[in-house]
Formats: sequence, C-alpha cells, structure tokens
Amino acid sequence: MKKYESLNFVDFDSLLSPEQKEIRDAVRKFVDDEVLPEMQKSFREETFPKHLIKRFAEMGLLGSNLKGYGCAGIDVVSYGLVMAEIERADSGIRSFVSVQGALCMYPIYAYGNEEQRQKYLPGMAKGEIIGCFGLTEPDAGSNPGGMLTTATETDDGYVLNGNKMWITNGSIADVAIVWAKLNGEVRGFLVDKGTPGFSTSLMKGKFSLRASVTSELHFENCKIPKTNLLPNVKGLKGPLGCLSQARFGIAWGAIGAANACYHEALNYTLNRPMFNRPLAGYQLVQAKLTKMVQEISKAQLLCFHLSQVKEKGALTPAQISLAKMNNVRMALDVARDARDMMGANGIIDEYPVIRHLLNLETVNTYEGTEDVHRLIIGREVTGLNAFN
Ligand code: TGC
Ligand code: FAD
Repeated sequence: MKKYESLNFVDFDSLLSPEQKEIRDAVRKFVDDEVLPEMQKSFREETFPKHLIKRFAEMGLLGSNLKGYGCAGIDVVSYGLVMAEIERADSGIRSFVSVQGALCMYPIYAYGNEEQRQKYLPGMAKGEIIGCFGLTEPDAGSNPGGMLTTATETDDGYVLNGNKMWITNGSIADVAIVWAKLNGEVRGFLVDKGTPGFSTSLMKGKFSLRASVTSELHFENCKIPKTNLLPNVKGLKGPLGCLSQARFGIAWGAIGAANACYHEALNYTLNRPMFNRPLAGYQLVQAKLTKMVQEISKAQLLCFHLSQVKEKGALTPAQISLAKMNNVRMALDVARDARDMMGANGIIDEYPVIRHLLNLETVNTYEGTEDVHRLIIGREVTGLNAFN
C-alpha cells in the first residue's frame, strides 16, 4: 500500500508556509504511528482511547489555536491542517479535540474572567482537565433557543435543573460547560464533576462515532457557586460563537476523512484486477476517482481562502456554514463512492472506509445539520428567516 499523502492535485501544498507544512507533517506522523493503529479496536469496542489524551497534549493539540495559558497559539491554516490530519484517523478523535478546544477551552478563554481562565485553561491544555459542552437537549437540537434547562439565582450561587443529551466527552469530563436559561436568557455555567445534583449516563449503541464518548447530562437541583457563571456573554450568541469555532475546524477536518477514503479507493482499485486488468483502468472507476479529486481540491481551496478571511477577523457565521455543509457532504459522498468501489471489502473494518462513512453521518448532523446550514445561508442571501 502506497504511503499516505494528502491530495495535491492543484498544488495546494504550494500555498502553505514551511512552518505550516512542518506542523502538518508532525501531526501526520503522530496519527500514523500512534492514532491509526488504535482505531479498528476502538471503533469495534465502542471505546475512546483515553491513553492518547496525554499524547494529544504533548503534541500541543488541545486548544492549539489559543494564545497563552500553555496553548500552542498556532495560526488558522495550521489549525485547519491539524484538524484534517486528526480526522484522517477518525472523526470521533477529531471530535474529542474539537470539543476540548473549540467548545470548552474557547468559551472559558472568550467569555470567562481571568480567574476562570487560570483555573481551567493550563490544565485543559495539558489534558489533565477534560471538558464537555452541554447545549443539545432531548427536545431542543436544531433549535437550542428552545432549551428547557434552567438556572435559578440564589443568595450564594445558582441552581441548575434539566437534561442535556448527545454530549461528547460527557462521562469522562472533569468540567461541563452548560448552557441554561437564567431569567429566560441563555447563560453559560461551569459545572465541575462530582458537584451534587450533577450526573451523567453513557449513551451506547451508536453505529457512528463509536470511538467517541457520548452521554446525557442530568441536573437535579445542582448548586454551583456564583464564580461558576461565565460573565462575559449573554444570550444564544454565547454557544453559537463556540459553534462557529468548532464548525470551522470540522470543515477542515472533513477534508482529512475524504482524503483517507480517496487514498484507500485509489490504492485498492489500482491493485485489484477484475476482468483482466486493474479496476482503476475502467472508465466508470476513473470517473469516480476524478470526482473525488475535483471535490477534495475545491474543499481545500475553500478552507484555505476562508482561513485567510478568519485570520483578518472578517469570517461570518454564514460563510462557516457554507464550508461545514459543503465539505462534510463532499466527504460523505467520497466515502460512499470509495465504499462502493471496494466491493465487499468496502464494508469490513480492516479498511478505514466504512468507519469514515458511518462517522460522517454524525458529522453531517452535529454542529448544525446540513439543512440547518442551508437555512442559515438562505436567510443570509434572502433576508428571510425560513426556520419557523
Ligand atoms: P439567531 O437569531 O440566528 O441568533 C441569536 C444570536 O446569536 C448570534 N449568532 C451567532 N453568533 C456567533 N456565531 C454564530 N454562528 C452565530 N449565529 C447567530 C446572532 O447574531 C444573534 O445575536 P444577538 O446579539 O442578535 O442576540 O438564533 P436562532 O434562534 O434563530 O437560531 C439560529 C440557528 C437555528 C441557526 C441556530 O440555533 C443553530 O445554529 N442551530 C443548530 C444547533 C447546533 O448546531 N447545535 C450544535 C450542538 S454542539 C455539537 O453538536 C457538538 S458536536 C461535537 C463536535 O464538535 O465534535
Ligand atoms: P433535530 O433538530 O430534531 O432535526 C431532525 C431533522 O429535522 C434534521 O434533518 C434537521 O435538518 C431537520 N430540521 C430541523 N429544523 C428544521 C427546520 N426548521 N426546517 C427544516 N428541517 C429542519 N450536542 C451538544 O450540545 N454537545 C455535544 O457535544 C454534542 N455531541 C454530539 C455527538 C454525537 C455523536 C451526535 C450524534 C450529536 C451530538 N450533539 C451534541 C447533538 C447535535 O448537535 C444534534 O444532534 C444536532 O444539532 C441536531 O439536533 P437533533 O438531533 O435534535 O435533530
């Protein structure tokens, strides 16, 4: 099997600086040597490889785009390349890294006070404190504004009541970022593991993202101190601002999953003789490979360009929606074609393709479903809200 190289059909690599290539190649080697060998077992056994957390931290991958507090402070393109390399291994592993960095460290960094930043961020960068992000509820998925979880102010703090569902890292987290309504307004709270009234339950039986921990969070008269409110944001723009960070990482990450499937399909069809010659020699197979090359190349350029826009601070939520929606759909289509091109071998976990295909079904749903992003873009271009 040919060694993995990401697609470079339009000379994408020439856009990258030597430092960006160095970061990408270091993470690529780490993924090849330490992450990929774990994936078949993790996915089969529905377990997250917790022992890798220390290595993610040592590699500087947790909150890698944040500055200070022990974080690596890498630039936007490097961050995207890192996400793509990690998702080349598995979307569930990229989820762990996204949730820790974009959904948990970011809100503490952006909406917390200095005391909260000092208390949590260095430990989170070291992988000693794991976070989870509780927004979705059983009856509030696409519409988080409809959440039922409440916070009530008391003399010495807040009391939380409600349930969150589908929460990545929930059962292994040391701290939960919980979004709840205080006097009808969405606010963010830090809830430490072990706080009385806070419990989690593991969600089993997923056929997708099996290497990722997914949990419910339960709050029953859960008392937290005043100091655990994130003071610097009010309203739905708090959690949505975190989603913007994570969705951008997913847009890049999906390119990694697509690249893995393309690489596998190319090698497989080159080496599989059928009707007297390699499958790759047939026009129908080449049409599928060409479509993959075409779509992955466009996704790479979209992400690279939007990274320049983000670096300038001008990236809009609707632009992020376009990239997340496009790239995850692209990766799902690439994975589906790759699976087909490998015949029966396409459904067995000896090859990564079926795992990527199943994972990408989740990636297409979480962080805003494909249709939610379509509606966000539709609202932006028409000025008309089609959500309700
Ligand atoms: P809407 O009126 O659009 O917005 C309310 C306020 O928020 C502001 N805003 C944003 N701010 C920052 N970033 C964004 N992306 C923003 N989008 C909107 C907006 O300007 C407004 O501010 P203000 O000052 O006027 O109050 O709110 P809406 O209720 O109409 O909702 C819009 C909608 C449907 C698009 C939104 O609710 C949505 O995106 N729904 C999808 C829910 C979702 O994505 N959930 C993800 C849960 S977390 C997860 O899946 C983690 S998976 C693990 C992993 O990442 O690996
Ligand atoms: P629904 O909102 O019920 O949507 C169902 C269908 O209806 C979709 O096709 C949707 O596009 C469509 N739909 C919804 N509204 C409209 C509309 N107005 N018009 C037309 N169609 C519409 N959440 C967190 O908070 N934290 C996490 O860490 C997290 N991790 C996750 C991990 C996994 C493995 C999964 C699967 C989910 C995770 N989620 C997490 C939840 C995820 O964000 C939600 O599943 C997602 O936002 C969709 O919500 P829902 O599942 O309730 O679907």
